[in-house]
Amino acid sequence: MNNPTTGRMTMAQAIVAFLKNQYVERDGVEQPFFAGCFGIFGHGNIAGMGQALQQMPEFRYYQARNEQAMVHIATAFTKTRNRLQTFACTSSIGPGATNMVTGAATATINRLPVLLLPGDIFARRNVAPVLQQLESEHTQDISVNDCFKPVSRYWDRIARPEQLLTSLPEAMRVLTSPSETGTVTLALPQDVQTEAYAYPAGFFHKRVWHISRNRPDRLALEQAAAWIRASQRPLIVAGGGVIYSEATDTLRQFVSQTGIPVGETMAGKGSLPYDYPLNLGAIGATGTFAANRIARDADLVIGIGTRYSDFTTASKTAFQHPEVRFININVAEFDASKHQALPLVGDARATLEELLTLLNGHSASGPYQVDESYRAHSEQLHSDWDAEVERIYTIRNEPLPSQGELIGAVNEHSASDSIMVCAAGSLPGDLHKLWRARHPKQYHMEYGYSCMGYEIAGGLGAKMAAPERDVYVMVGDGSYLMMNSEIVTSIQENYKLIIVLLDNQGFKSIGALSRSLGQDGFGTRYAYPQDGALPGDAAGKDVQALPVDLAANARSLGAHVIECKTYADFVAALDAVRATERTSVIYIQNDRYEAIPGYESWWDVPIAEVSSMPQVQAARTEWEAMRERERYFLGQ
Ligand SMILES: Cc1ncc(C[n+]2csc(CCOP(=O)(O)OP(=O)(O)O)c2C)c(N)n1
Ligand SMILES: [Mg+2]
Repeated sequence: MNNPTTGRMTMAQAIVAFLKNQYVERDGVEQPFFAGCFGIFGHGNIAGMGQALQQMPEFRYYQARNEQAMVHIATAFTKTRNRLQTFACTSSIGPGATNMVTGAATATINRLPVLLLPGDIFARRNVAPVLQQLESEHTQDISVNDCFKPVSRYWDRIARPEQLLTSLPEAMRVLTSPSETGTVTLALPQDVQTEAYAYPAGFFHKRVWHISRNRPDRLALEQAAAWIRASQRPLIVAGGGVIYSEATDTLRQFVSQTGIPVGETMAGKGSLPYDYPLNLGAIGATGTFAANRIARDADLVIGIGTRYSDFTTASKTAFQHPEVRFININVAEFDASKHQALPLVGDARATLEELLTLLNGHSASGPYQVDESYRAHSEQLHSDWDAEVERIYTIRNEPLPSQGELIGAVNEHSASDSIMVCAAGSLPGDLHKLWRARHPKQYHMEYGYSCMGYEIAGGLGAKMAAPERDVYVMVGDGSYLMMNSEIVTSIQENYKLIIVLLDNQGFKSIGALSRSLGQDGFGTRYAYPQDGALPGDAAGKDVQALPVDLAANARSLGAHVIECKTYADFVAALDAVRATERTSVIYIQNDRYEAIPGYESWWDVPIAEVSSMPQVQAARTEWEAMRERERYFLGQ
């Protein structure tokens, strides 16, 4: 080994020294890949990672209140930055580490890069079991950090300081790979973090990772162009990949030239502005009638950057044309191949450009365009849908406002460059249909994992990534109670969030689902037990509410709080918070039962096959009929 060395550094110091020198470059624009490191210290990382971060303050350390939250902050940050920059997250061993597992799954499922550095038990082993150590009778080579394996795209345990030399470059390869990216977990034994090694100096030189725009196979592209030319009723399904690839302008050009209408997934909403005439809005289980009708009869589906979740495909019932076939543009071969599609494995922007060139040239019939009548039909559906949104925005429900009108108010009383963040509850379905996205980063919905608790932490990540924009966090009372801790972090770091807290005393979403399954909202209301059991919806308003004051709770965490009762109060609050200086919470109760309907779609939630409850049996019969519509797509 004759590499010149740096002098001795601890393993933790080497990690920080390495991370601060990692850069990415796409389209000639270069930036550091890490914006710093979030962490919560305990005995498993204070002397290792904690000491290293203290010694190198140029790699900024941020405190969080909860380890799950800090991973969500990193996830939302990188989603807002189109995966070109992220955070590292360090935790202690044991519960601090396992608190990050949910965050790890959220990032991986959403194809978003985060680097997790959980502390781990002593590699030296002589003092085991250490505090918080999981023991096994069968092996000493196991710890709670093995729980990260299925939720990480790369996982390693660093048992000797020099293992970093081969592990960190692999971590960077995965984090910066558009197709492989997700959570990377490097488990760091508490003792090894503090051990010194003479690392080669070259390890810490600036390294720029080029993020490529891969192009698909030429023959596959030509075949795709032929399929599109042969199609009478094509439809584009725009997923998150359109936005991460910054392909939105190219998509617009593609759509305007070809006339192919677009439905948007949860991650893809905002690919086109809401008022673009061929944007049919949300597709699938939470979709618009516009997108769902076109999907039902489409003979060709061009999926771009989508992983086809069950919400997008309406549990495989969305596409009913007997000969429907799929072309999937995706950086990941895995996603490109779904539904036995013709796979165009490549970057969304580069692929759309090449496809458009092929569709424009080399044909006697001239540039490809859909039939004029099909285009007109799509545009008509677009405006019919917009009228439906307007109808819902202008409902004025009494005595408690409806969620639809509150969504409308936030949309209309926020700046057009703002960001709206949400993740779980009844809000995602309503927002997917109703939110009028005015730019590609405006609709920040975490719906790969739909993780309650993401909202406020995620809002902070989005705000850190785009401090010049207003960030609106829309959160239900259930999610708020699950994790509101990062309000404190937002105040500490002076990142102002506007949190819209919608209190309907429990789970509106799962309550409605429960009723649709014949289960009367069982376990979904926040109320005192009656006769020894928690009340369902049959108890109506005749329940004793809990003495919980969420507005006071938010105030106690340092937020500026405005409590509203009516729609008018709510609008006044929205106008007022634009000028507040710190994180502000707008609190309002809204109606548990006033709901936005589904629009010609379905979601498969299996119902008990046998039951002593007649309503459950009735719901099961309906479910069996819908289940018949689910399809396998076997390719053509
Ligand atoms: C961590 C987590 N636990 C459970 C669920 C299942 N779940 C989905 S929505 C929901 C209720 C959300 O309640 P709230 O935030 O008040 O929103 P609402 O449904 O009332 O709009 C639950 C329990 C989830 N998505 N995430
Ligand atoms: Mg609720």
